[in-house]
Amino acid sequence: MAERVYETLHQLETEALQELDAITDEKTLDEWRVRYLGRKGKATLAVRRLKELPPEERPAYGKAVNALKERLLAALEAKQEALKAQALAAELQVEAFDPTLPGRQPSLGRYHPSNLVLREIIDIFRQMGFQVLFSPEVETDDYNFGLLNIPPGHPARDMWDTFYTTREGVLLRTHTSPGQIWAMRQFAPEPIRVILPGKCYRYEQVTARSEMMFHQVEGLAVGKHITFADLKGTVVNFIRQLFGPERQLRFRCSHFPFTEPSVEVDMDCILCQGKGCRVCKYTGWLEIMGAGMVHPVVLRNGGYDPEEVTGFAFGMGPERIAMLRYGIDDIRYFFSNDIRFLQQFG
Ligand code: 2NL
Repeated sequence: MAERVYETLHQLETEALQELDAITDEKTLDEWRVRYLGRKGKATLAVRRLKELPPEERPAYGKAVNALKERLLAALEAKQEALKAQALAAELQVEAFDPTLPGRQPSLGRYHPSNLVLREIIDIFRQMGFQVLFSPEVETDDYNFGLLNIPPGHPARDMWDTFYTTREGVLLRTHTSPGQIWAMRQFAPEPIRVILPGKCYRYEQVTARSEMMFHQVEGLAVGKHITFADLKGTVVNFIRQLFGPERQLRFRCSHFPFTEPSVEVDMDCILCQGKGCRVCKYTGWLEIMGAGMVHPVVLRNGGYDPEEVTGFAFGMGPERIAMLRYGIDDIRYFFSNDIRFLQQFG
């Protein structure tokens, strides 16, 4: 009797392990678990055959069944591990993932050459006590021209070099000067020193020397007893900080509607040290900025009394400065977004 009961138990184990051996997926494995070790599984039910044995043999049989269940459970766990390892190996083969490879370098952004130069310019003027202001790129006719002493009919108002919007009298600013009117109207009659960096727009044929969008930095100082000597001192200090203490400057007579007198500021050519080369067109000089004493009409438009205060103003293009500084020969590189160009700066 006992013999037969144990025999059955042994068969059960052999059969279970054989089946387990053949299993290759988790679903079948779970079905196997239920079939043998579940609440109504074969190994669980085997305990009930206790009744077929005489009472003195029952404890031994109970032990044997429990030992069997433990062996099946251990075999199940081993199989689960083996299946997991197999799945991982298969996945690794498909993805060819190598966890020992170094990580990918995230690509870092950098400053655009225009902004690089703008920042240098701003730093130098901040040191000299200028505050930095920003004003709108969309302006009225009045702020862009009229208040700057550029009356209707002036060549600069010709529709060929300005972007007009569909709204009457509203346009894209052609220079940062309207910001100076905003600044004066904000602070008058107090003295001011401001610089205004920003984008400007001109409706022009795009060439190596002119884009339809570009940057400008304008500066303005208004107060009592400001003279042309203050303008010269400020400009000389600025240029020598930007291009080196040995730079020579030249102030040449010029004309702007919003300044009187007006000058063009030249610096000795940094490429040929003033000897004459292709870049300075064999003159030995490079044009760096325009400047002048603020026109009394413009001071009044800004809310100041031209009998009480005077002022100087200047304007320059950071793209032109960047072209000289880095030897860039075509302004179209700045805004054509070619990463090979942009990566060379900053
Ligand atoms: C240049 C020359 C200049 C100004 C800009 C200005 C503005 C006001 C009053 C007086 Cl509200 N002046 N701005 C003055 C002289 C020159 O720019 O070559 N810019 C690229």
